[in-house]
Amino acid sequence: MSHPINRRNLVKYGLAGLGAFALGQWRVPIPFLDGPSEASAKSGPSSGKSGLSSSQSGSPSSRSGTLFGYRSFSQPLFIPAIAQAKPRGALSPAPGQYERDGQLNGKPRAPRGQFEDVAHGIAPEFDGRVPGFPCPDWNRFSSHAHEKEYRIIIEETVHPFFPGISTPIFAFRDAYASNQAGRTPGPTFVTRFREPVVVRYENHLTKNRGPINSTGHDIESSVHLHGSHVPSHADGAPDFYTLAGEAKDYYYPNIIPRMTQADRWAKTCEGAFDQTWIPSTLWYHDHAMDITGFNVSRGLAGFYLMFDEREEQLIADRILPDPAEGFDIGLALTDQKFNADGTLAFDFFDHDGRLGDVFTVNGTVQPFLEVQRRKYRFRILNASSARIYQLRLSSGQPFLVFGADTWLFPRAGAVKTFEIAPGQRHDVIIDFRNAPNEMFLDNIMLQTSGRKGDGVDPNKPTALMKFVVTGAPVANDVTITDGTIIRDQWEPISQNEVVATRSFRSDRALGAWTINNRFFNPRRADAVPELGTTEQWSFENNSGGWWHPFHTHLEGFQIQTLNGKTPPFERSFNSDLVLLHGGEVAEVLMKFRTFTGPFVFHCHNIEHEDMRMMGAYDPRPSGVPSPLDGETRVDPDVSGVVPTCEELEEEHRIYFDVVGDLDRVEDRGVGFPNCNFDMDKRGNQL
Ligand SMILES: [Cu+2]
Repeated sequence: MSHPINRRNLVKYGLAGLGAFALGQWRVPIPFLDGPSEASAKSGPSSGKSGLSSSQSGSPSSRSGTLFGYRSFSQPLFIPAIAQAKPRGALSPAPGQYERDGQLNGKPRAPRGQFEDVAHGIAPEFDGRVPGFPCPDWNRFSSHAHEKEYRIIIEETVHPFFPGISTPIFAFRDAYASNQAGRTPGPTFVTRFREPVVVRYENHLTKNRGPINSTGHDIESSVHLHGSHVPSHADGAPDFYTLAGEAKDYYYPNIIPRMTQADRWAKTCEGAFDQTWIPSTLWYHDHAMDITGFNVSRGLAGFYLMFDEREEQLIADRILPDPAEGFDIGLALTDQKFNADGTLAFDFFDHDGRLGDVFTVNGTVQPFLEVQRRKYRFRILNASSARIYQLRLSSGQPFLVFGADTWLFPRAGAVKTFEIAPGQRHDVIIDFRNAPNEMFLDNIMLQTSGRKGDGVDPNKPTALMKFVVTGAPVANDVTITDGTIIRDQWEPISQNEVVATRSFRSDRALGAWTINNRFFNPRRADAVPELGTTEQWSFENNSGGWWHPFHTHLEGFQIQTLNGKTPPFERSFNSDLVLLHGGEVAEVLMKFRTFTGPFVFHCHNIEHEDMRMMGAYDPRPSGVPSPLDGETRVDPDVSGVVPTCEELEEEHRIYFDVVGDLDRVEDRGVGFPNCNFDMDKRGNQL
């Protein structure tokens, strides 16, 4: 097979070289400290024994070591600042205020690569003036009545993973916070239920950006708010890009789903919100098609919290710790891989899943946190690409778990250890009142490949961070304990509501991944559930022992059975992600409410996602067909979606549909030539 040298292929090679090229120059891989190197990054597990993660290579537990001169647990945990909001009217131009043909119509002009050209998603579902949506009270949530505005810059910056070493990363920088450098994780959004906001993301990752864009490429982004119930245009669908040099407004109504009666949803303004699904801990991260793994591993992730009256009451009643007092802390876990010069390593040829051998919490390599003798709330997020953690405390204490993924549980429960897959969150209390003076958050899952975990070994812990416990036990500590009622309004989805069942089986094909024998196509709906109904979905992992964490956008689900068994306590309420170990099947119940699509569901091992392990679904009212027939484009005025792959090429924009397809370029018959998505698993046109 030959491949012409054209701009497209140069792009491929240029990108493929990112792990080995820096600033356009070839750099000889230099192994260091027997540690991570580009050579070891080429495929499969790193054989690295950096001393920071020695248990990962099978040697005994190590709680100390040095890398770039860094001694483990000698840096304090970085805690991201709270994102700064301004009242409506701060953004210029205002969201939706676009002139076209002499009229303000709320839609963007053709992009000109200028930041004043802001693609603005509208929310027709909420707009009382749109025929078929006659609910004036919903205008509170329309694009014309949001209450707060944020402005976030996506840019390259340098980040101090190691003291004295400036590592280039991509950051979400808060433009409304003065003198605040971009870090990873990005600023933490703190929002309130039913208070809609607009977040303007400006993508400054243009290739000619000074002083730094060490990639040498325009990098597109699409920001997904993981766990959100938002209009499709604001969901961060994989090809709803914010291209380099452009900006986009994401409209977050901060609501919960409406009740399921389709009639009431469509025809009247009645119908309550479903209190079972009030969100608490969300996170935002890049989701751009085919380069999500690259963008997220370089730092594009952060927390997004939402508080409602019930959660605020739990805090006021001193049942839950008070975030304002600093006792509610997000912990984003990532594993990183570094080149010898301190830059991040990324291997576009590694399709197993990027596995690092340096552990960070909130972008700090193995930090410490000084805590008082009291109960703390930690929102633990697995922000890694492919690493699965099994967490425990070195002191032998249990975690008090009272939330998983986006939602709080009806009641808290104590667990000694839990598994957390990429994208998942666990909301836990750690009680330090009688803790030893030093204790560690340990990972006891061994893993040497992005494909799967190797199993749990309690005798080979890797300490992710250290808690330094000081003082005497405090009086009047919060009262949450095993069994405390958290969500007082919570209901299981009833099997009786199910109107349809679907199954989604994943297979490996062409070195990539199919779901029901098809590769992901953003223009094709793989499911069109009726809006306002409930379905039973089964996710089947039929891929020879690989592990896949499955995630759904728009709506979470309730797991009925996991491989035929009742799920563990912390997975028995609401989830938006379920980890399927090799050969496993999950049966889940899921509702489809409020918004029409497209939305996606996908494997959250991000390299698998980038290798097409994703499906599109498009909830529609009864009798309304989905426009996603594999050909028709989504209305770009509403969605902000870029036109088509070919048109992008004509416009000389980079479209990374082939980053996962490099093996085809290497004549190994893998991937998707040109702009062709619709192929069967043998590569034939469907
Ligand atoms: Cu996967």
